[in-house]
Amino acid sequence: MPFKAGVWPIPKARVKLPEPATSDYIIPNNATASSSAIEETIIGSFDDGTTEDFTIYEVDPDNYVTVSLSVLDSGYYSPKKLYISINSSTGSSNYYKAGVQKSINIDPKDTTLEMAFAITNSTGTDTSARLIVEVDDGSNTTVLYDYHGQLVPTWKKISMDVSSLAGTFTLRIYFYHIYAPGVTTNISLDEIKLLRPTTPYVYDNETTAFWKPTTSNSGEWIYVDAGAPKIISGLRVYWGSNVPNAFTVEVSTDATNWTPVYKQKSPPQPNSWQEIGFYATYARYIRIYLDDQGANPVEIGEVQYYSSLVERVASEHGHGSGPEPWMRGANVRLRYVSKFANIQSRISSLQRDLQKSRTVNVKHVQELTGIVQDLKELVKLLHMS
Ligand SMILES: [Ca+2]
Ligand SMILES: [Ca+2]
Repeated sequence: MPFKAGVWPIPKARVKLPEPATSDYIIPNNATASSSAIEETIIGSFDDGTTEDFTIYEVDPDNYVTVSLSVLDSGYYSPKKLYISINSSTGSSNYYKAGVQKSINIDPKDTTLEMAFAITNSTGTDTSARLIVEVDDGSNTTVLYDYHGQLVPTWKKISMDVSSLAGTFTLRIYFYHIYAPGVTTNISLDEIKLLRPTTPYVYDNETTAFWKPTTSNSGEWIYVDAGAPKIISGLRVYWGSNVPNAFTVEVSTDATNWTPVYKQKSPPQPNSWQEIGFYATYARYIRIYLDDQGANPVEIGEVQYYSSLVERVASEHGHGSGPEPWMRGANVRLRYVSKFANIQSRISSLQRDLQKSRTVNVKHVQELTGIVQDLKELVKLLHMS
C-alpha cells in the first residue's frame, strides 16, 4: 500500500459512548424562576386560643413592671391574636425589656419571616416605642427587625430576611422602652410565619417536593445554574401531577440570551422522570420554558443535567444539527478525543489559576482566547470529517 510521507492514516478505532446512567446526572445547586409558589410554616396564628408555645421574655424589669400574656379576639387576618401587656403602674420611671419568645426551626429553604404587630398604650397618646425581633442560636443573636418610633395603633405587617439563617433558634419579639409609671403598654402579635418559595425544590433531590409557578399562564419558566459554563447534552426532569401540554428546553451562557435545544408539544408522563437528550452545547443555564401549562400550574420535582466532554465530541461528529436523541454507540475518532482532553486540561488549569489569583489579567484573557480558538478549529474539523 503506497505510503505518503507526512500523511499518516487516521486510526479507525472507535469510542463507544454509553447513554448517561441515572447517577451521571448532576443535581444543580441553584435555580431561578419566573415566579414561585410560596409555602408557609405557621409559627403563631393563635386561632386555637393558645399562646402556641410563646412564653414571656423579661430581662431586668424593675419591681414595678408586670408582664402578662393572653390570646384575645380581633386578629390580623383571623379571629385571634397574642396580646402582651406590660404594666409599670407604680414606682419611678425606668426602662424595661419584655416580650415573648419561642424556639423555632428555620429551614435552609425559608427566606422570610413575616408577622403583623400593633403597639398601643393605656394613655392612647403617642410616645416613643421600640419593638425588636431577633433570633438567637445560643451563641449569636441576629436582629431581624428594629422598630423605633411612635405607637402603632393599627396592624403593621413586616417581612424579615432569614435566607442566610438555618437551624434551631430562639425567636424573641420584645418591647424595649423607657417609660413613665402608671401606663400599660400593649403589644399585639399575629400571623407569625416562615415563608419558603418553592424554587429550591427543583434541586433538593426529593421528588415529592415541587417547584410551582404562581400562575398557570403560558410563559412561566425555571432555569437551573450549572455553576459555570459546561458542555451540556441532557436533562432529567421529574414531573409532578400537573404536567404541561407543551414546553421548550433552552440553554444560555448568560441567563439573558436563550437558545432552544428541545421542544415537546405533548404532555410528559405525570409523576415520573423524563430524560431529554439534545445536541451538546456549551452552556451554564438550562431553562424549562412552559409554552402551555394547561389548566393548573405545572409541578416540577427535580431538574438534573448531564455534562460530558466526550458527549459533545460525539454529537458534533457529523450528526447534523438541532435536537438529537442520545447518540447510542456514536463513533468518535480518537485524535479528536485527545485534542479535546488537551483543551479540557487547559480550561482546568486556567480555572485553577483564576481561582488562585482572584483577578483576571492579560495572560488569562490571552489563554482564554487561545482556548476558544482551538475549540472553534476542532469543531470545524469535526464537521468536515
Ligand atoms: Ca390570628
Ligand atoms: Ca424536589
